[in-house]
Amino acid sequence: MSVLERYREFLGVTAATPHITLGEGGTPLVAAPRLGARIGADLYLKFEGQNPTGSFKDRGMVVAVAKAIEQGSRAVICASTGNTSASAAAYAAATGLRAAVVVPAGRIALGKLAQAVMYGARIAAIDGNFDAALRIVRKLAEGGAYTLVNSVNPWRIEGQKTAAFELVDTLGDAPDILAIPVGNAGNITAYAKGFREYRALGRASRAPTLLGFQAAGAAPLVHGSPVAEPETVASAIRIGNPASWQGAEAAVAEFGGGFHAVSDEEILTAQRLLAREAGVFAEPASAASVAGLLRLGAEGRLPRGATIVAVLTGSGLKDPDTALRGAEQAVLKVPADLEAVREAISA
Ligand code: AN7
Repeated sequence: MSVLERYREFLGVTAATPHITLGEGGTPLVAAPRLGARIGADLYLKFEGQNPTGSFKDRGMVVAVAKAIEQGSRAVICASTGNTSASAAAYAAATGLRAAVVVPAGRIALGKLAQAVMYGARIAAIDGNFDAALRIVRKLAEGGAYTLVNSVNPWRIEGQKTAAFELVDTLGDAPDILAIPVGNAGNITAYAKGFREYRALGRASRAPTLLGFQAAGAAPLVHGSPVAEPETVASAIRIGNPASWQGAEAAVAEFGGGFHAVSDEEILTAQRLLAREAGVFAEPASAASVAGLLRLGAEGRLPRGATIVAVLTGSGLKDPDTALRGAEQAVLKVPADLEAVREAISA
């Protein structure tokens, strides 16, 4: 069932809201016992890479685009580190809206750019970062010709909170801990809203401790001040001045937890471990959640036996360049000869 159908009573859906869907939501919650053993936890991975455009953005975008159509909009606009642009472009294409996306030139993963191209968005690549792009699209949207579909659009948060609902509906209650990568901070804000609403209804008895992980070179919430020149291999979270800063801080203050920085090396190590020990290929930004858990686990800062959900926000297929960088030795060039192949693949 789609996000708009399954959770319609929570999403401000009216008789005038079009029922659009590309099949978003209902993503797998994958048990990861091998990785969990590393941190002494009952670990699950919420794999949002299984959404139609390969990231969690689709949950919020379907609601934002449905509401834009309900309100008579003909075009959507967003700034993006890649995934929001792919999602906006797809839902606009499916519904006949125009999509304009503004991205940092040369700094979004190849798969995401290919998506925006194929879905037919108008793409402006700027000589500047995400924060500059967001400033520009906010101004452009003020004119009224475009609906802004970044997560400053409250319908995005409404849709994204359904991931928290799914966790509770699947596990029977909220987990002890939610580990989540943080960039513009919309998603952690959305999860908090979802847990809050389910708790208020008695569908969950509690809310999880929130652990938000940022890349060390783009960790404004960890430092407590914006970062002018954010830098990280995890291009999706290369954001220096998160729009939902206050929502994220309020969520952590309410439920407990905190923000931590993980290095690019820790992120890439976690990405590889996720693939090799859980069979899940997530993009680097997503692996920040697991990188953070591995670090805190190694430092003995995670309660033993806790139920932990790591949110894997996007598919590893989005960013083949990063996956293959430095992996030349993984592919063995051999003659088309039985013995040569036997030799090459022997352990
Ligand atoms: C895979 O696409 O900001 O903290 O413009 O693509 O809600 O921003 C992407 C963010 C985590 C961070 N993981 O979520 C964009 C964009 C992935 C992401 C985040 C993003 P927020």
